[in-house]
Amino acid sequence: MVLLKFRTIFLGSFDTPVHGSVVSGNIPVTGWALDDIGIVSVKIKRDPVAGDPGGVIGPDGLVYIGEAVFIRGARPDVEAVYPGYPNADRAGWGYMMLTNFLPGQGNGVIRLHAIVEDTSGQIVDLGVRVITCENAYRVKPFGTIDTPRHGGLISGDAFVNFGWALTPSPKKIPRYGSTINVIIDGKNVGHPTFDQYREDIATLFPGYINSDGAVGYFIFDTTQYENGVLRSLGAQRITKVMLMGLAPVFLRYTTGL
Ligand SMILES: [Ca+2]
Repeated sequence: MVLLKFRTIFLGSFDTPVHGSVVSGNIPVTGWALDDIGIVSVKIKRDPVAGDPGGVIGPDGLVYIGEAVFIRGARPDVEAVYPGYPNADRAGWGYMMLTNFLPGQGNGVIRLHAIVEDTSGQIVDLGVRVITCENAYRVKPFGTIDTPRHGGLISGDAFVNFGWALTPSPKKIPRYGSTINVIIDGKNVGHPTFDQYREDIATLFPGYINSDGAVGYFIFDTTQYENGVLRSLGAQRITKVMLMGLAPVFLRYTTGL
């Protein structure tokens, strides 16, 4: 664990992905952070690469990827060591990164940063993790859950769970969604309605058999669940003997509020 301490009294660590690792599909970007007065955000960014349009590079010289979510109770080890810090029980942060969205459709070397900002606007970079993305030869399906948002709050009796999935040719995903299972809290609750068109996916990932129908949705009654944390995992079964995940997409949300 790399421990960093700064004049503005940030503490934190950038834990995964492991420096130098080779990755594909969805990967968890995780770590922890605490500050003397409190943290506003942890933003996952990357160094620019050749071919990046100028517009995507921010004033700090980095390209924004996404916002990490703080998860209460995820890092009791940190809380035990630093109990006096604001939000010590929610020091752990995470972002599920779909590497296929990275340059070259997720092929090449990427230098990741985790940028922490405190409530006074002080900013610190928790460090760089260099990873090699290799999606070109990947045979597993890939995709993500778009709603609910990671760490979001949901309620109501007809929540629409959206996601999308593609798989490398020559394989295809059956159009009726029969091989995609929606799993909530470890229980298989059914198949989504699949084969829906979405322009951004069709444009970004052309040439797959399901490119023009990669989106699926599943409507469920959140009031059937106790208030609290739900973990959801969309999985696709490719053959009878292989359960190939869309890589776990863990959601933490509260129902019925
Ligand atoms: Ca501070």
